[in-house]
This record gives sequence, C-alpha cells and structure tokens, in this order.
Amino acid sequence: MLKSMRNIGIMAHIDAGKTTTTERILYYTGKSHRIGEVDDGEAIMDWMEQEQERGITIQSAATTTYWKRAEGGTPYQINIIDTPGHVDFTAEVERSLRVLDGAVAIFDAVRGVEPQTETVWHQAERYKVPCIGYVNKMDRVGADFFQVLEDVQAKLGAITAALQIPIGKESGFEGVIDLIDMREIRWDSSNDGEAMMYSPIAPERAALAAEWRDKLIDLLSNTSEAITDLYLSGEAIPPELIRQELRKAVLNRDLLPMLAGASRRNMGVQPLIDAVVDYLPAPDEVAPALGHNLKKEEDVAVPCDPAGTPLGLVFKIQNDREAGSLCYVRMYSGAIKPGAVIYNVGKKKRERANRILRMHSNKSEPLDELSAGDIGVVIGMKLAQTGDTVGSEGWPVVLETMQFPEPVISVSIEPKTMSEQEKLKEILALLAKEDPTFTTRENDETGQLIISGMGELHLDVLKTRILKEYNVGAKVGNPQVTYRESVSKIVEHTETFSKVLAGKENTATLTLKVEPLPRGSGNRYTCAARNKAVPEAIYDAVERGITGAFASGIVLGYPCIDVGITLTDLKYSELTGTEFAYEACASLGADEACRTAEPILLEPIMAVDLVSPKEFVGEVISLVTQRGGQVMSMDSKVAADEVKAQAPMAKMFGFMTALRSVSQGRATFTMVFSHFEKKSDR
Ligand SMILES: Nc1nc2c(ncn2[C@@H]2O[C@H](COP(=O)(O)OP(=O)(O)OP(=O)(O)O)[C@@H](O)[C@H]2O)c(=O)[nH]1
Ligand SMILES: [Mg+2]
Repeated sequence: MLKSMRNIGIMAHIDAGKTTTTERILYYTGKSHRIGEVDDGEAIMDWMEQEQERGITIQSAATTTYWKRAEGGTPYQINIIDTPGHVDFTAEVERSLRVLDGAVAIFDAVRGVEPQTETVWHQAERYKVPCIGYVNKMDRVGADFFQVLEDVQAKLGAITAALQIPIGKESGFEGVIDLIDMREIRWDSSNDGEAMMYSPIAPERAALAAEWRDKLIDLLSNTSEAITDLYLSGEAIPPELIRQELRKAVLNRDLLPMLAGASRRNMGVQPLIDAVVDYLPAPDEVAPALGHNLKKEEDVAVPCDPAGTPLGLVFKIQNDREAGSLCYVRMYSGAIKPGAVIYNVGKKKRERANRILRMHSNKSEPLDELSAGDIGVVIGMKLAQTGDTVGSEGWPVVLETMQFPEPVISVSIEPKTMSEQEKLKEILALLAKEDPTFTTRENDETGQLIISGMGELHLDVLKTRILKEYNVGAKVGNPQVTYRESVSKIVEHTETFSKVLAGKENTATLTLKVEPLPRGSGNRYTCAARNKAVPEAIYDAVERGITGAFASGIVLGYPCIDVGITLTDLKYSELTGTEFAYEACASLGADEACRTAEPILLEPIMAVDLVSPKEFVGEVISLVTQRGGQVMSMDSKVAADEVKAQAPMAKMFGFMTALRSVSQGRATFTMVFSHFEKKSDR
C-alpha cells in the first residue's frame, strides 16, 4: 500500500546523533530488541568495522521498519536511510536524497545549524525533499531549543513551526510539551524510554505553551483557510485538523516542523516517528520522477504506479563477498520479481534479477516482488553502475542521474610484492564501483597506481579497507593534490595516421578544433563534420579516442577539464580507413592540439567553514591566511564565531592538527571542494 509507505533519510552534520536516533527508531518500532549504542561500537546501522572503530558513519545504510500510528491501525512501512555527516562522504547523502521522499534533519541543541547541515539542506532543497527537524541533545550543557529555531530560520531560510517545546534543559531536561494535543510527555527511563507518560500542562508552563501554540496556529493560518476560519470564530481547533493542514504545508515545503529530544537518553523519539508518518510524503505524494525517452527524445514524467511498466534507479552498489554486487534500486514504476529479465536502459543490455532482497543494514530477507515506491536490493546485475536506470526493453526511458563531487586528493599505492599487483587492481575496481567519488588510475610513466578521493579521511578509510578488509600488503604514499589540466587558447590541428598492421594498411586523417570552455563546464566533444558516406562506427571511434584523451591529460597526466574539442573535418578512404586508425588518430590529434593550445594547470580550491570560540578566532584566521586562504565572511554568535574561507587544497594537508593546536582543540572545520582555479603561488 503506497499510502502507508514512507522513504526517509536521516541527515545532519557529523555527530548530531543520526545513528543514535535511528537505533532508537528501530528499537521502539520493534525492529531490534536491544538498543545498539554508537559509543559501544554496537550500532546496527554502523555495521562496517571501521564505522564501529571510529564511531562515525561512513556508508549510508538502509533498513525497513513498521510503525502503527494508532492502536489497531494499519502499520506504516518506513524505509530509513541513515547517512554519514562527515563532508568526505557527502556522495552518500547525495545518492540517498535522490531516491528519498522525505528527510529528518537533526540539529545539535547546542551547536544549532552546523556547516554540513547547511550543505545537506541545500541538497534536499535541490531535490525538493520535504523535511522535518529534530533538535537532539537537549540534555547537553548549553542546549537551547529556541536558539536553534532562530538559527534554522536565519541560516536555512526555513520557516520553523515548533510542534513541541522542551520541559527543562541540560541535565534538567524532563520531556516536552506537545503543542498539538496540548499535554506534557515524559519518558520512563526504567524501560529504555519505551513507555511514555502523558500529563496535563503544569500551570507554571501554561503561559509559554499557549504562546507557542498560538504561533503554530498563526503559521498554519497563513496556508489554511479551515484553520483561519476556526481561529477567527474562536472555536477549538481539533488536533486532527492541525495535523492534516500541517501535512499539506510540509509537503509543499512551506513549513519546517520542529521537535525536541535527547535520543541518547531515550527521550523524544516516538513523537518523531509519528511525525514521519504524519507529515512526510508517501511515494505517490511527491512530484513524479523525471525521465528522458531516448527514442522520442523527449522528457517524460514517471508517475509512481505499481501497475505501470517497470522502471527503477540504481542508487548504490555494495560488494558482497558471497552474493556479488548488491544493487540498491528505488522503483519508480511497475514491479520486478526474482528471476525477471531486467533491461539496463543506458547500457542497452539485458540482465537477470536472480534475487530480490529487503535490506536491514547488512542483513537481508528475500522479497517476492519490488514494486513502485519501494527500495530494495537486486542481486544478479553485473553491469549496473550507480545512477543507471533499469526497466524494460520496450520503454527506453532513463531517469535523471546523480551528480557527484570531484575527487581532489590522491595517494599512490604500491603492493608489497609484484604478485599482489593484480589482486590490488581488482580490489580497487571493486571499491570504485561502490563509491563514485573514488577513482583510480595508473601513472603512464611509472606504472604506479594512484587512488583519488574526497579528503584525507575518505582516503584513510579506503586505505584501511584495502589493507585490513581485503588483506593486501601495500605501501601507501602521502596525500597529494589531484590537479586538472586545461587549455587557454583556440587551436586547429590536422592529424594524419598511417600504420601497416598484419599486412593491412590503416589510415586516418582528421582536423580538430580545441578551445577553452568557461570554468565548471566540463569537457565537450562536438562532431561538426558528419558525412553520410562515412560509417557511423568511424565517428564512434573518433569519439572514443577523444574521450580517452580527456582522461589522460596533456602534459602531466592529470585529467582534463573545461576543454572543448570539435571535429571539423574528416577524410575517409573506404579501402584503408579503419576504426582502429580513427581512434588512434583522434587520440594523438587531441593530445597534440591540446599541447599547442597553451596548457594550464588548475588546482582545487576548497570552501573551508570554521567554527571557533571567540578567544581563538584571531589565531584561527591567521592560520587560514598563512595557508593561502582568503576569508569570505564572518559571523559572530553567542558562543562562537563562524568563518567562511577559501583555500587551495595543496596547502590544507594536516590542517586539522594545526587547528587543534591553536585552539586547544576547540575549533572545528569542514572542508569541501569549491572550484578549480589556475594554479598560482598564493
Ligand atoms: N548528550 C547526548 N549525546 C548524544 C545524544 N545523541 C547522540 N549523542 C552522542 O553523540 C555522538 C554521536 O552520535 P551518532 O549517533 O554517532 O551521530 P551521527 O550523527 O550518526 O554521526 P555521523 O554518522 O558520524 O555523522 C555519540 O557519542 C552519541 O552517544 C543525546 O541526545 N545527548
Ligand atoms: Mg551516524
């Protein structure tokens, strides 16, 4: 039943308590029988060894649970994806948001909106994902629910609607006042907060509760006539009507409902699960997925219809030693059954779905069918990659794919013995298939393997996985910047190729125009020399040669970006013109043309967000400027200052240690790739 299904993600800055909250959701919904604590390395959702050792989430993990909203009612199926908060793993958040219908944004009650929360919030905005907010850690010293509300409005531009206000705070945090049913809620700590205790609002809190209830009604009356009418006539507004109207406002992203709790203390979680059911959309309540019909060359909307033609998106691939590739699929239309033939639309290849599973973190159960709106795992597809559309041969529609950030730092990796070289390459290929922000390449001259990723932590995690999980002895170099190469001049170049192979002559002649494109455009190949007399396969060969040349760089072997290459002329001889000759000719021609088009080196510039206690902010800023950084803005808050800066990646290695030492360990930072800039000596 679509109406009773929810696909939700839990997202926030690192350490806000996403996994801790998810573990409670699993416990209260009866999915787990014991609370798995992050601090003891026992969280069910953080199942990877390194997640448990480091106490952070690295991969997004999916699970399904059921929740009855009312006694005797139908259970709601909730598919939950717990995402990592560290910036190095934003790709995990990106792919999750792409396939989710709603999200829970968690805020630390002391820290409010942290930099990574802002980033994921904007991602959610891009995908128009309706959200609810949960202010966690109300038990911490310095917790301030109302301050967080203000921070959310100011920084995220969301209109917050408090559905609760806290009773007490810090160690005196007792529970919440529910502003819809107007009652106090407390949790029984003797049974892990499973039992909730309701009581009337205490007289000393009545005025504040009334004030916040009024604010809620006031907000709703902006979008709801029914509420306005009752309000004006002075009649009581039934809780059911409030929920119903609030639901509409949330689905429209007009309001952000806010709840409070302390998940670690088992307080606040059940009303959050209720809110997921009450305010976040069912799969058929969001805008239909957007696809592109390859044959008709037109965009199509794909409504969520289990009876339609099958269509789904592969959003994650995980390698399992026994089962092979686990392909996580979100179905948008139709249904697939185990044993069915599945068509990979982009790759134009048929594959078989041997088995279909429902995942519970790293455990699974077999499914008879995966249908529109639902999320599951398909086993048996070997060719599928993250972002691929799978469906049916008769309906060539590809769904919008996902965009991932550019990897900007690299390390070299060398096997301890030559015999392990091949094994290492296989493992790197497996890891790259799982993680679209991890790339590997071989240095043409030295034969050295280079792996690239999002940041120092990302590469460190991968390194440890290679050494420990896959048990390969390897020597890993120090992190380096992954530069890019580009051109700065327009050049036209004619290349001629001729080679005798096995007694047969292979010739090709073509002219290419190379030009610089604006920063951030990526590479572009255009064919402007089409001639009906030349077979299509020859043009495909030219395109392959050029795409290969983009990847292999110009002078230093770093990948090219923002380079445009146009095929302006092509001479063809039926007798000797072979695909091989044209691919080689295009590749050599592109290299030569780029070399004469004044190649330049581009370096990654990072956006650095710092949060520092006031007394250290001077030292923090000078640390950033010493490293070639530029301060872009500063914002002063009660407890801390926030500094936004940009700095070249090349100078940011080991920044964390330096920052700790100038701030007695109290300043924090996040760093993400911003853009490429011509390398200078700033
Ligand atoms: N005081 C207090 N601590 C909490 C609360 N909830 C979580 N924590 C602690 O905060 C730390 C981080 O919790 P996690 O649940 O791992 O946070 P996360 O958001 O999943 O972190 P990442 O996945 O690494 O981004 C742990 O030490 C938790 O015990 C809370 O309500 N109060
Ligand atoms: Mg986590």
